Amino acid sequence: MRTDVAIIGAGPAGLLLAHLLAQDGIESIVVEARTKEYVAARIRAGILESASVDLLRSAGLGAGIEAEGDEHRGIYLQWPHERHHLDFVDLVGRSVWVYGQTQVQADLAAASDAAGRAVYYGASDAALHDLDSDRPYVTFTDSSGAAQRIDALAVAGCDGSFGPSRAAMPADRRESWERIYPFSWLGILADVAPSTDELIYAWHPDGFALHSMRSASVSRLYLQVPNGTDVNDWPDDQIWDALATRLGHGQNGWTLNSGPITEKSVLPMRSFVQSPMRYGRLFLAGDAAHTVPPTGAKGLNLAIADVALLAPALGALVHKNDAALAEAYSDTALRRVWRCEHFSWWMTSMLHTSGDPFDAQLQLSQLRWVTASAAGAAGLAENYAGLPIGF
Ligand code: RFL
Ligand code: PHB
Repeated sequence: MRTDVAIIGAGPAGLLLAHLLAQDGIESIVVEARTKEYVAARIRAGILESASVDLLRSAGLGAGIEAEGDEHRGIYLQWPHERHHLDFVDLVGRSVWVYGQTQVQADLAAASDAAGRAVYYGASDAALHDLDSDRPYVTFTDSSGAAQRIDALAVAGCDGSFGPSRAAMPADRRESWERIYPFSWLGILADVAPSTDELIYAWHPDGFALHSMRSASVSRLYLQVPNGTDVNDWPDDQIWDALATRLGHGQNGWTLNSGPITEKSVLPMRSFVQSPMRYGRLFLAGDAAHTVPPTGAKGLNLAIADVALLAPALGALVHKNDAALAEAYSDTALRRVWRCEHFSWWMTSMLHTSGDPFDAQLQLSQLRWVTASAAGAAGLAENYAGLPIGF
């Protein structure tokens, strides 16, 4: 097969890139390891920054957000006996939206189907070749077992943390940084109305807890747990008890509603960046180049921001053979990536307990400052609600 851009991975980065390229008259073929059903069912991020919402709307993908998204002015930060609201709209003039990655993925898949774009689901053995030439190609085995080859002008590595693109850059041409955290999140999805109008991030001596949501009738909640935790060691009642304690059930008249848990899993927490995000005609976007711990709600937004920069860069390359934006892509994207890496690490460090009493006092001091000082609150708000794409 021959196309303009071969895209590896049909997550949000890959499908949004295919969509934006098509709007600019550029053809692409997407190769995805998982089945379409598996990709559609994955439960992941839940918060969109206003810049991500603006981008999705301007790309004609805003209908679902209008119909089902929930605009939030800010978040609550709390520690035992104190809950404080940070109003991002008042602080920095921007809001965030609760709209699950599952819904974003569904909107992107629907747009892809409607346009009849080529997506090879269930592909194995994807491999990248001749990336340092101007005729790179990708090989893979399709779901029927047939060997395939895509010749392209560029390859977009949108294949997440475990795909082949990252390692397709020669080892002596890339650098990476990593931080593994000594805790994980146990996440649940429950068929119960949220007990809060906006997200609650809670510091507690037993560990961090987060109350998020997906709709008026579905709640998403998380607990800090030790690494290596087996989800089967946490019966549903124990999860609700821990959430009630950490989120402050019974304090100042607030109650946590519980309900049937429909999904539960343990997520490890990791910060990772690979640089540069480009090698020859290979461009990395989203989790293929970087991961963040979810405390800052940045993973999905970073993937969208990367693609918003990459699509015009590939457009100039394909239409005009102009490589200026393509050459600037990695440096431009990495400025925002490192800002979000820092913010995600900072939120994680402020809210997760380590067992060290000195750390606990520093965390509480930081939380008091962020909630009591206009400057502290505005710093958090500016980062959480999101900096402009290309910051
Ligand atoms: P994705 O969504 O991981 O998509 C990459 C796609 O590439 C495919 N792939 C391959 N395809 C072909 N050949 C191969 N060899 C391939 N190897 C992999 C994969 O099947 C997949 O479809 O990356 P993308 O598009 O960059 O999007 C990034 C976001 O998905 C990610 O940043 C966030 O979801 C991170 N994340 C969360 N972020 C938050 O902000 N809040 C959350 O609550 C949150 N929860 C999560 C998460 C990530 C998780 N992962 C990756 C384990 C929960 C989980 C479980
Ligand atoms: C979620 O709703 O899944 C969610 C929200 C905010 C975060 C992380 C996850 O910081």
